[in-house]
This record gives sequence, structure tokens and C-alpha cells, in this order.
Amino acid sequence: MEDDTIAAVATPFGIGGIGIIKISGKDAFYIAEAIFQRSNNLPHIATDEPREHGFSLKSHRLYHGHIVHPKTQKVLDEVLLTAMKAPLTYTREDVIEINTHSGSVVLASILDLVIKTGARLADPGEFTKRAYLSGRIDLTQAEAVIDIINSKTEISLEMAMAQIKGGLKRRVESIRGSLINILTEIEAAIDFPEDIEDDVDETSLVNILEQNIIVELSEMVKQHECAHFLRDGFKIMVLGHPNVGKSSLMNRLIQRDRAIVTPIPGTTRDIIEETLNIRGIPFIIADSAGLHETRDPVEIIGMKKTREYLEGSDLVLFMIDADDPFTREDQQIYQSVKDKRVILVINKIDLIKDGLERDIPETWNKMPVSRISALYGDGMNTLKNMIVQHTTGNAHLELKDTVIPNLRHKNALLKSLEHAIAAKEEIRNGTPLELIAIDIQEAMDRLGEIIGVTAKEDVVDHIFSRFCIGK
Ligand SMILES: Nc1nc2c(ncn2[C@@H]2O[C@H](COP(=O)(O)OP(=O)(O)OP(=O)(O)O)[C@@H](O)[C@H]2O)c(=O)[nH]1
Ligand SMILES: [Mg+2]
Repeated sequence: MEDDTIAAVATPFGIGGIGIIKISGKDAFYIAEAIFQRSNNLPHIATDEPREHGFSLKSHRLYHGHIVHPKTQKVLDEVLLTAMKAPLTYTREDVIEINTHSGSVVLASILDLVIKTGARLADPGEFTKRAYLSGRIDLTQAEAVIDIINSKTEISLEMAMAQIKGGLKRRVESIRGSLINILTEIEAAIDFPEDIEDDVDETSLVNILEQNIIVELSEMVKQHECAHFLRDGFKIMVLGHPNVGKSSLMNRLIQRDRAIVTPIPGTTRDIIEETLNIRGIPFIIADSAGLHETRDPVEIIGMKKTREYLEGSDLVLFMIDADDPFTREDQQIYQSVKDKRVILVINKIDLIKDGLERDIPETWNKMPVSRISALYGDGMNTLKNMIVQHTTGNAHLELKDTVIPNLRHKNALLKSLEHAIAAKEEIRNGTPLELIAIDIQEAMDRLGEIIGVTAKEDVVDHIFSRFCIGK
């Protein structure tokens, strides 16, 4: 447990109605009493009130008053101050929250006074990290705090809420509990072979491993694969030869002039990423320089970035021009995307006057086709429906109260699964119990990483580094 006192501004920087300064740690109440003067003109506060824990501020009360510099007696602001004694607080430490007028100068001068009076500036996520270190929440619940802050759709918020209530933690703990039971049984047989009447009941162990552990772990891995994008966003990449209309499509989808559009081929050079919400599902859409031959050194870097981004994208919108002759570049792009989930987007249909569209190679027929005009907006609804259908096709969208493991969880689940499967095989093959115990222990430890009991320090630090200051 950390024993110093931390403080930070908990509200966004800038001008607003109120700003909040949070203080947590053993000196929080001392600091508050040193810099805060309660309004004494309120009838319900008697001056001879009994002191609680040696402080005049009582726990879980809201006080009106002023922040006053203890040496100069200068009044910094009129505030509302909340005093909360441990352990019923966010961090399980003593916590003071000061609601001030918002404005960077007011907030900075009060924070400065708090720091001079004995607190230290909090690191990003340090309040939540303290909640985790004190055992109030586990690692999955801490991660849910970031997910709630970052939620961009109602579905992702619901998932994060289910996770913060401990849904994922309970599921992982239950599987881990079954593993602990197996390990206890195996270790008893190893340590006291003479006391165990029969040998370990192998059939029953295999059954428990299969039903309570392997099936459950596989199910959770599958849930990540089917639905993680509901929280993380589904990555869409727009690809096509120069000038085909990629940036125009991106702008039309996000309904904003984000990417520069010009008739000059090679306008877009960097990857431009934006979030997008279609029918309540989060997407991350990327416009790029495309993939084509070039000698331009800037474009060459752009192509490299495009290739890297392509690897990680979940859906490609492969765009061709309805009015242009088929090019070698189109064929090359097709080769790069054909093994991915692709929608063939035929753009500029407004230019087709005689109804004659260019021919599409026969092998391309297996791609679903969408015809649009990015310039005028034709076909956009159909394209949006296709995007949803081709990304969420087999996911269950009724996810209320279901928790979906994130990538970190999934990787740990997969490792745990490997060891559980290995242990099952070993039991069947009559491998010595000592070796089976090692695999069971490994399977347990990988699950422990998810909730935090066996997580390495760098993993924990990495998770909290994604937080903002003041959370
Ligand atoms: N007629 C017509 N013109 C379009 C359409 N979509 C885009 N354009 C025009 O095509 C030109 C290129 O559009 P961009 O969106 O910049 O194309 P891009 O693929 O991003 O181009 P680069 O970034 O250079 O690779 C612009 O002049 C657009 O106005 C369309 O549906 N119909
Ligand atoms: Mg462009």
C-alpha cells in the first residue's frame, strides 16, 4: 500500500461550470483542515460539534466554505468540499474532493496549495490503481473504468458496466476455483500417497477439466473473437487506386470534411483514422494513400503504413471506379486484399450515363458488391447495412450483462486453455502427477494474470498508464 497522499484535477482542462480537485491518502483530511474554512453562518453547524477521528470534518458530508491560504489568508475560491473517510471511498483511503469554479488558474492555484500542504501530484490512473492495490477492485474492473471513459456507443458502455460490476472477474474466479480443487487433489496424492485410499480418480478429473474448464475457456475466447469489436471498434480500411474517391467516401461516412479531397491523384499520404458509429456499433475507419507503384518517397512511406494497417483491419472497402478502365493497380490491390473480408465498392456511379459499367473480372464475383457515388451520396445506406452485416454477421448483439474479454484477457485465456488441454492429455496418458500439477498451476497462473493476482508489475503499470490524470 502506498503511504503518501496524492492530488489531481479530476475534471477536463479548460473552462466550465465546476472543476474538481481530488485528494487521496492519509494526509487528505489534514490538508483539507489546513486550507479550508467552513462557512460559519449556516444555522445547522454548531461550533462545538464533536470531532470525528480528531477532525472537525465528518465523513461522507458535503461542506460549503472557502479555500484560504493558511499563511496569507488570501481567499482562493468559494467551494463545496466532500470529506470521505476510508474505507468507503474510491481508493479505500481518506478522500477529499473540492468542487471549485472551473478555470485553469483557479484550479492550478488550489492544486498548488494542496501540493505545498503535503500532497504529491498523482500519476495517470493512480486513484484507480490505489483502488486496485487496496483490493477494492480487480484488474478487469480497473480496465472497465477506462472502457467506460472511452465508450463511444451504448453497447460498449453496457459491456463496460457489466465488467465493472465484476462479471468477468467472477467467471474467471470460478474457473480458477475448479483448477485449484484439481490441484489440491493432485498435490494430496503426491504428498500423502499412503493416505489416499484409491488413486486419483482420473475419469472424474478429466471430466471436470473438460466441462468446467476447457469448455468455459474456449467459450470465453470465442466471445472475444465474435464480439470484442463491439467495444474496441471494428477496423475498416478503404483501399483503391489514386483518385478513385477513398477520401470522399471516408468524409461521407463520418459526415465531416476530414480528409482532403482533390482531383489530383496522390492527395492522401498518411493514414487518416476516425471513429464512426453505424447502427450503434463502433467502427474505426481508415483512409490511406492506397497501394500502388510510386517513386515519391513520401508516398512510399504511406504505402508501408497502408500495408501494416491492412494487416490489422477487419474489413476492407476495396474501391474501384465505375467509369474508368480496369487497371493493373486494381488487380494488384485485389491480390493484397482477396484473403480478407472485403466489400467491392464501385464508386462514381453518377458518371455512368448509358448504364454500362466497366467489366469486373470473374474471380472478383465472390466479393459482395456495393455501388455508390461518394460525391452525391447514392447507395450509402445499402453500403452501411453491408458493413454491419459483414462485420457483425455471427455476433450476438443482445449482449446486456455479458462481459466480453479484451485482447489481453483473450491471450491469457488461450495460454490457460493450452495448459488445461495439456493436463487433460497427461492424465489420460498416465503422466506422473508432478508434471500434471505443473500444467494445472500454469493454467491457474494465466487466469490470475487476468484478475491481477499473478499479474506482473509491468502489465499492471501498462494498464494504468492508459488512464488520464485524476482518475
Ligand atoms: N463524379 C464523381 N466524382 C467523385 C466521386 N467520388 C469522388 N469523386 C471525385 O474524385 C476526385 C478524387 O477524390 P478523392 O476522394 O480525393 O479520391 P482518393 O481516392 O482519396 O484520392 P487519393 O487520396 O489521391 O488517392 C475528387 O475530385 C472527387 O470529387 C463520385 O462518386 N462521383
Ligand atoms: Mg484521398
